[in-house]
Amino acid sequence: MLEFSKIDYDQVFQRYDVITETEATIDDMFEEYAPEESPWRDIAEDVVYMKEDKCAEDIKSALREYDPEEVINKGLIAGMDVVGEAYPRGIYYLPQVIICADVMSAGIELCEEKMAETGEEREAKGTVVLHVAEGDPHDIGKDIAKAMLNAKGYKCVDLGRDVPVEDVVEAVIEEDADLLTGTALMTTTQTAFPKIAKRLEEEGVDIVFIGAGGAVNQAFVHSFPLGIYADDAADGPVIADAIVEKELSWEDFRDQYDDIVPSAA
Ligand code: B12
Repeated sequence: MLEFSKIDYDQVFQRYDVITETEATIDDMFEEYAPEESPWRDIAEDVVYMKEDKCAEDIKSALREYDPEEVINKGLIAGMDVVGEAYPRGIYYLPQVIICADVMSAGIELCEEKMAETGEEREAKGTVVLHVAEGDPHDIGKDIAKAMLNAKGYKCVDLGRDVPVEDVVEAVIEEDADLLTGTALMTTTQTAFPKIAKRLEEEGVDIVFIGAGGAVNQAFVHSFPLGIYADDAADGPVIADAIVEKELSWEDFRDQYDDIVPSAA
């Protein structure tokens, strides 16, 4: 028999943000989660404290010394990680998160420009169609993955966010894509992925479909045909290379997943 008298309702309310879990401030979050080394700390600080102009300056100066991929991962994402910790604790609310995300996106654009400078002359290794699942506005991870795929020589057809299932299927066929990627950060939107896979199969399209984003995991993505899970944006070019260069099918890819995908190690 269930015993309800021993339930600690404070914990239930905390879990669902009815009351906040902490008295901590954004400064405390920054101290706890931000990187310590320069220039990553400065860039992370610009994102967390919404300093867009200073962020652009700090990024331009970091790009003189470091790889754009490193600037994204160690500076911009590190800053957004702090924001990601502050949001569920009720320290930052949606308006702040939106502004931080905008600062981060502006920073990613600068890194993308730098990546394009080195990638421009190469012939595209293949075509990748990217999208964020229908109903989902979270496009930061997709933008990072796009920047990395671009940098490694792939033509990226970016369908944006909140993309209907049929538009994804149409674009894959029209572009004769080598690879499809989808990002979902909400449990309510990840359900679009198996629908896309089913529609592609009905159309006779045999393509690897990278499923990624905070809401999904390997078990989910590997539960439908075509799906290959990616945990990290840096997995994108590695997966793309394996598909284009080794001509791996999605079934073969799954068998060799742990050997190919860096974040699986
Ligand atoms: C930023 C943010 C927003 C921003 C989004 C801005 C933008 N342009 O993206 C804004 C403020 C708009 C937003 C809105 C909402 N959000 Co929000 N948001 C977040 C937050 C804080 C961070 C997400 C993020 O950008 N993470 C960083 C990126 C880099 O992570 P990522 O996309 O997963 O990408 C990584 C990997 O997944 C992978 N990856 C991703 N894509 C790809 C693609 C390829 C090819 C590859 C290889 C890899 C890859 O690589 C990246 C790392 O390298 C999270 C909380 C959190 N801690 O995650 C909540 C969160 C995702 N949001 C949430 C919710 C509920 C919402 C709202 C519904 C809130 C509301 N009540 O209104 C609304 C959406 C309303 C709507 N339907 O339009 C929930 C989702 C819960 C769930 N599981 O369903 C979260 C988890 C917060 C929470 N704890 O409740 N949000």
